[in-house]
Amino acid sequence: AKDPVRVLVTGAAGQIGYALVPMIARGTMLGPDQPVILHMLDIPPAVESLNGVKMELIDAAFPLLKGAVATTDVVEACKGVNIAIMVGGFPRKEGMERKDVMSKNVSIYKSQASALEEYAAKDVKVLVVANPANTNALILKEFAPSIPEKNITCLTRLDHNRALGQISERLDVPVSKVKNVIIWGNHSSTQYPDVSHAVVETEHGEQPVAKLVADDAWLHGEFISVVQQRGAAIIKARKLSSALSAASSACDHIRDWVLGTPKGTWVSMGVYSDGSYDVPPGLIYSYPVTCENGEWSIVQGLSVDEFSRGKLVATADELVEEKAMAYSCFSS
Ligand code: NAX
Repeated sequence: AKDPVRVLVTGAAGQIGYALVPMIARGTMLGPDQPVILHMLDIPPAVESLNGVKMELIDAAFPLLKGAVATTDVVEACKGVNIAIMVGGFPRKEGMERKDVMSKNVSIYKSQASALEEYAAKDVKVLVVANPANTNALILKEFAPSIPEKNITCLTRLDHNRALGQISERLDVPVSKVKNVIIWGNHSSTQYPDVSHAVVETEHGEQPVAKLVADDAWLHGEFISVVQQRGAAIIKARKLSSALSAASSACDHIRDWVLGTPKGTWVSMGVYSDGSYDVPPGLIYSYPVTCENGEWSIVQGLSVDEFSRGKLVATADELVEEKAMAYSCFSS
């Protein structure tokens, strides 16, 4: 039998945490033969609720779950973890300036970065979910210099999956037949959902999405804004933000990273930019990636037309600005 993998979930008493921990315990993230030990971190005001989640995990009697740690101590939470899913953070409340939210998240991510650096497994893989996800991941990278930058990522898989879902609905084909959409840039409303290279598997082989949809106005307009604004639409409908889809996409992100992407398929991940596609280096930017042997690589050589170029630049500009804002909070 395999040794258990230790998975940290921060913000585990929250909405996404509540949807995510049972998926991990059931094997959705790491596979049906991989035992896990869950480390769940939250803050003191949420401690009772956190302990309630742990009680429910015990009650669910998941065969793969070999242990569950529920704690408000960041050191205990980070000790020996192989995978860290950072869902906890400071949400933007009505009337708050972006700068104030950034400064709260800088202090949270700074201290959690240090704890991961000191106590997590040396090859820990980190996924930041909490917003602003790309910039929180960048802060974490800055304050955990001994964690390889390749091991620090942020979640844009939910946006990727939303794009697959919209194409599937529009063409009335199973979502499993649609692949190779791309989310470029920031997990925010400036993200660019791109179907230029997306295809549908049909009985006549792979067909380009653009050809099947045959409506450039929709693909360049409504499709993009629906994906960009989907989070807001969920809040309007549910009076709560996305949780089950966020949790499921976080599992997809880690599973593909650890176990690999299927041949001929790429996914979107927020990763440390190296200048690929003329994006400024040193940002956490969402790119198309393939994964093999536990490592992602950016898909190279895709054509970028003028329309797409403008969108790639706009979302990069926003990330440059967020980065400057975050750095201006470092000293305080
Ligand atoms: P909740 O407010 O339900 O849960 C957040 C939890 O984090 C709370 O239990 C809170 O006590 C805890 N927390 C706060 N500060 C903490 C700290 N310093 N250490 C540990 N835990 C801490 O929010 P939820 O709906 O679960 O969303 C969590 C985060 O995901 C938010 O930042 C949200 O904006 C972000 N999202 C990101 C998405 C993505 O695709 N990247 C999509 C979904 C979601 O909106």
